[in-house]
Amino acid sequence: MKVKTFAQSKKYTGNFLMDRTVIVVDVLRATSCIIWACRNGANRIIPVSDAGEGAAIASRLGDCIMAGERGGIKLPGFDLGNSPLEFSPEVVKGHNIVINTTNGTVALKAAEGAANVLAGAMINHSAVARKAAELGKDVIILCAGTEGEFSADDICAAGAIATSLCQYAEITSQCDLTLVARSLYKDWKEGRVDLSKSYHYSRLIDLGFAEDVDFCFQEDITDIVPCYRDGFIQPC
Ligand code: 3SL
Ligand code: MG
Repeated sequence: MKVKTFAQSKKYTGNFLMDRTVIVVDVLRATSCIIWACRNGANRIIPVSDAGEGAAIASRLGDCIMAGERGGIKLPGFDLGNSPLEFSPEVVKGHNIVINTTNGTVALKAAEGAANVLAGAMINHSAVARKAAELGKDVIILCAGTEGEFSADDICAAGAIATSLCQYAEITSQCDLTLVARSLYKDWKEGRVDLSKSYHYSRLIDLGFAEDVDFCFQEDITDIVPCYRDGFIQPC
């Protein structure tokens, strides 16, 4: 199995993803929210490109929670922002969720041409790696990045996923960014790297989301692996 990591979603779309499993990673915070919402019993999660598309889908489906952010802050008129802890069982169980975020849902939609699209983060890195190994295709770890740029938080989570993949599959080749991501993850895990000065991490702290950041950097707290197919995300 070959593994590649992309730092952000803009350049890599279309046919390139065909016949591969793409693991979309937006550790802060969209894929962490999606994983947690699935774990807490959400029905279908629908990533959308903008609030207008979200409103159209919500009126078609009827029962829908609207979730999303811009600049980290809940969109006006929406039910939820992009804090994983908001997606509690009491709030999400049995409900559809329409979600629109600055980078994470863009990356999910960019991955639509792939054979399999999975949502990964720190909180499910072993489970998503195991699922990708079972699927048997070459893997692309597609980091959402932040505003079109490399984001250290995503690269660290990509490193966690790639490290876990090595346990479940024979890796015949890995790109340089995968190697760097694995090394960043190792250094972070062993306390040699402090991500709190990185751009998006520190911005979320400044916005008052320290609890979210702590939550999103817990490792393997769930085995849930969301799968995005035909416009909907549900557990695999
Ligand atoms: O860009 C995104 O998709 C979000 O996860 C960013 S934020 O953490 O809500 O600011
Ligand atoms: Mg992010």
